[in-house]
Amino acid sequence: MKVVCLAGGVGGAKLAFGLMRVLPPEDLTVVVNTGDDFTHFGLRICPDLDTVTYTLAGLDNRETGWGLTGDSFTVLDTVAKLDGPAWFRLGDRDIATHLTRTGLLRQGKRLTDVTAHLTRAMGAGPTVLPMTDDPFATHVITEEGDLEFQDYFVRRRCEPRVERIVFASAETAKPTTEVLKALAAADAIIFAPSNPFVSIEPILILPGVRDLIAAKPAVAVSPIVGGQAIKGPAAKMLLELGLDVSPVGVAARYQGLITGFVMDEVDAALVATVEALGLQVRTSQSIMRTDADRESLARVCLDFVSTL
Ligand code: FO1
Repeated sequence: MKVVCLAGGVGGAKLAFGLMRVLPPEDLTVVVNTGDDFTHFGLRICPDLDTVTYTLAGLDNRETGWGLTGDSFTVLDTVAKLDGPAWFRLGDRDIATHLTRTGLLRQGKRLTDVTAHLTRAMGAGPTVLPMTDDPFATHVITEEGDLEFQDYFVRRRCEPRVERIVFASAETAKPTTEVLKALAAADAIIFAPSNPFVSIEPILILPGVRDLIAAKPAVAVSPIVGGQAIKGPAAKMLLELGLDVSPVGVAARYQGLITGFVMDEVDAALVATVEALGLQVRTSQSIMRTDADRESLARVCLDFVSTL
């Protein structure tokens, strides 16, 4: 079964890892959000692509969920001593990724080809695709004004109240041909338990993507469990945007695109409400603490989607 997994950062990477353990590498393509990408110290940084690649290659830092395991921070600590900007914690070995990527992009290579180069070099098996090669930047409009995504997420620790989310250059960004081909060839689409607003929505608004997904069996996994986000600001965003802070709010967001919804068994009382949205529902233990959890959730998704 050919599967496309739509993913953002840590939650997306963990489910992609589980899927990798179950599917042959040629059957799995992970399409990754690039709305969080930014340029820092002149380096092009693609946090979600790197989180997915490091995780698939087994190089990920299990404590933070981002960055490389065992990395050191000599460069950044020295930047701090020089009164430079040290709020975004780039590890020494992580910086090698950004140097290599930036160099290849400056030679005129597409982000898709640069990502293929990096995933091959790191030994990540499945295909990892950036959603677009075009400029695209998520901005969070907050009570403090317009913040670039990493400014909101890391520097301001998601504290300012969110009013709206906007995507700069979204009118001109196109999905790559690789993304469109993978979606067209897929037997199933899986939406990872990533933030629906800032990780999955950027992929969905690219022209042509929604129509390709709506024509396929597709399941989404809720990133909200027991009224809280597994990681990151998804619950806070739902609340501040006036939406339901529950799997129901997430499922409603994907209505018309997915046929199945996977939510944690602690939310079993909400199954009928999600079914009333016209979706089939499976409940499962969905918090991925161990490799076995990742694999087991992947199996639940694959088994479910094959019945749709
Ligand atoms: N997240 C943080 O909360 N603090 C950091 O200092 C930080 C550094 C960082 C460096 C490289 C990288 O690839 C990711 C990094 N992240 C950091 C994670 C990242 O900001 C977010 O996880 C994603 O953008 C949200 O999906």
